[in-house]
This record gives sequence, structure tokens and C-alpha cells, in this order.
Amino acid sequence: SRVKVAVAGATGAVGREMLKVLEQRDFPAEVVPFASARSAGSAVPFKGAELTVRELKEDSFKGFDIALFSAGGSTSEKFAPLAAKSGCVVVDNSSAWRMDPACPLVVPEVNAHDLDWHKGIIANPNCSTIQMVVALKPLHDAARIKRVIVSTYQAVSGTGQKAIVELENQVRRLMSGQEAVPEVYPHQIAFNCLPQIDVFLDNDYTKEEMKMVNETKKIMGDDSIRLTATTVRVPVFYGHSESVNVEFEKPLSAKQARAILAQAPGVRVLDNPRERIYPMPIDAAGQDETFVGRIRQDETVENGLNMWIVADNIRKGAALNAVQIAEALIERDLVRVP
Ligand code: A2P
Ligand code: 11C
Repeated sequence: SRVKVAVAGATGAVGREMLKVLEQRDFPAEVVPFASARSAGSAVPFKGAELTVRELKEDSFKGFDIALFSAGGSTSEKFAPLAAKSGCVVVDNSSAWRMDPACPLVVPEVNAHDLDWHKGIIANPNCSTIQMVVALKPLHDAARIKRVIVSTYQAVSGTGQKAIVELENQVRRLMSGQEAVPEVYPHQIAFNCLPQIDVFLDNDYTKEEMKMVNETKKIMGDDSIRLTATTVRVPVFYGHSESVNVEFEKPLSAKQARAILAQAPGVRVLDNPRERIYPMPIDAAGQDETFVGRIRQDETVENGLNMWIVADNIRKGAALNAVQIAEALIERDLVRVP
């Protein structure tokens, strides 16, 4: 029998994409959109028709098998346990449950096996972490990663619908001689780069940077991987890019890495410098794969590689990964709360 899926936060940037991905993959389910009281009664497009948005309430999950959450951390904190209690398996896109030892943190290409021990809430990782581990896992299996240095170039869609509008408005205003007034971000984002994503922590790293450090170890199941990150917001609408420097235990040539990545699930290698072919966010937007290019030896260490990793942060970085988790749950017969 078909499963019943609730999409919580269905009016947001990620929630809308979740509906689109469910439709495109012909996910075998009845789908019901939920959001806050503000947008209850409004319509969202699905399979050529419109679905009416319902208000998310404590008793909303009765009769549902799976809930895909993307309605912010506090909504997840409150509603995910209620959903699980009523027998509905939650795939949560917020950061609320990611580091909870009782919740698997899953990228299906990397650690689908961690779904086996879920207790009702499964966490979807941060977008910048997801695309990086999709590319790093097969290389880790081949040559064992010692250390990673990553710098990110992250699109405004990662912040949500309001930030997409803010970039658009600032560009328009500045091009017509008006002032750009920052609201969502602490500074002007148009024609600028902000070396701050999320809030600063006591160690002077941002929360986004520490998410990359901690989530990578949990997903890869290896606490020995040392990772340091600088995360930067750039005036791009869709698609996060990452410059990634990796030091391995064993030798791994650029050619070998290219061959391994060409076979890796979810990865597409775009790497032909002579033809000026490399991944770019404008091409990755709307696509499902994680694109890898600029693969080359780091000549300053014994076993090092540099690479450039790009993916659509709303699709693989959020909505698609969540739907792939739901698909893996069905495949593994894990759609139940133990
Ligand atoms: P709403 O449109 O009713 O505010 P984004 O990340 O793009 O800003 O989207 C956030 C999503 O989370 C929206 O769908 C928003 O719904 C939803 N949301 C925010 N707060 C709540 C809440 N308290 N209960 C349910 N949904 C919420
Ligand atoms: C960004 N990575 O690009 C963030 C968005 O922990 O899910 C996602 C935040 C998160 O702003």
C-alpha cells in the first residue's frame, strides 16, 4: 500500500523543492503540505494541480508514515518527537537533531546503513557537508583521509526565501543608484562576499564551519578525520561551491582520484582544464549530481589533492537528500518507529 507523506515547511525554499523532487521521482505516496498558521489555506503546486497547505499542529501526524521537515530548528524540536510518537518517521532538514547520538545523520551514497538503527528521527545534514562527503567518501575508502581544508562559496538560497529576495532587491537598487539596505544578512550581499555564515561561536569559528567539522566525522563514521573550514556567503542564487584540499595517508594520484570519482554514486566529474571545463553553480543549479573538477596534486605535501566541488544546495544539499533518505527507508523496510 502507498505511504502517506507530510511535508512540514512546504511553503519555504526547501519545502517547495521537496514537493518538486517527490513529483519528479514519482515517489509512491500521498503527499500533504503543512506550514505555519500564516500560510494555512494557501496553495502549493504538485503534479499539475494545487495542494492546500494545512497548519502544522500537534495532532497533524496521525495516519502519516513519513514526515519531511524543513520548517526551522525550533519547529523541528517541538514537532519531530510528536510525529515520531505517533508512528511517523521523521526526516529532518534542520540542525536540531543532527548531533544527537540517537539520530542517524545520513547521506544515502555514504552511510545508508546508519538508517538501520533509527528510532523515529533521521537527520538530513547541512548542505555544505552533504556535497563534500559525497565526493570525499570514495577517496577516503581508497587512500584514507588525514586532514581536509575547505573554503566554501555558498549561495543565498541556503538562507531561505527571504535571502533570495534580498539579493535580488539589492542588485536592483544598487544598479539604479539607490542604497542597498541589509536586512537578512549583517552586511550588503550584492557584489560582495561575507566570511560569516550563521553565528560566531566561542572559538571564533562560525556555526556553519563547525557543522562541517562535526557532521563530516559522524557521517563518515570516522572521528580521526581532521577538518578545518572557512565558510563564505557569495552573491549566487543557487549552488554551493567548495575549494577542498585533502591530505591522505596513502598515495592517490589525480588520475586515480578522477577514475574513482567517475564511478562514485551521485558524482559527476567535470574536469578538463584545457577545454576550460569545470563545475560552476549556474550549471549545477537544478541538477541532482555533485560535480567535481579541478582535481590536481597538492605539490606541498606528500599525499595531497586539491579539488572543486559544486552542487545545488537546495536539491542534493537539502530536498533531494531528504527524499533519497525516504526512498532508502522504504527500500530497507524501515518505515516504522521502533
Ligand atoms: P510559513 O510560510 O507559513 O511561514 P524558508 O526557510 O524558505 O524561510 O521557509 C521556512 C518554512 O518553514 C516555511 O514553509 C514556513 O511556513 C515554515 N514554518 C516556519 N515556522 C513554522 C511553524 N511554527 N510551524 C510550521 N511551519 C513553520
Ligand atoms: C546555508 N548551510 O547555506 C546553510 C543552510 O544547518 O541546515 C542550512 C543550514 C542548516 O546558509
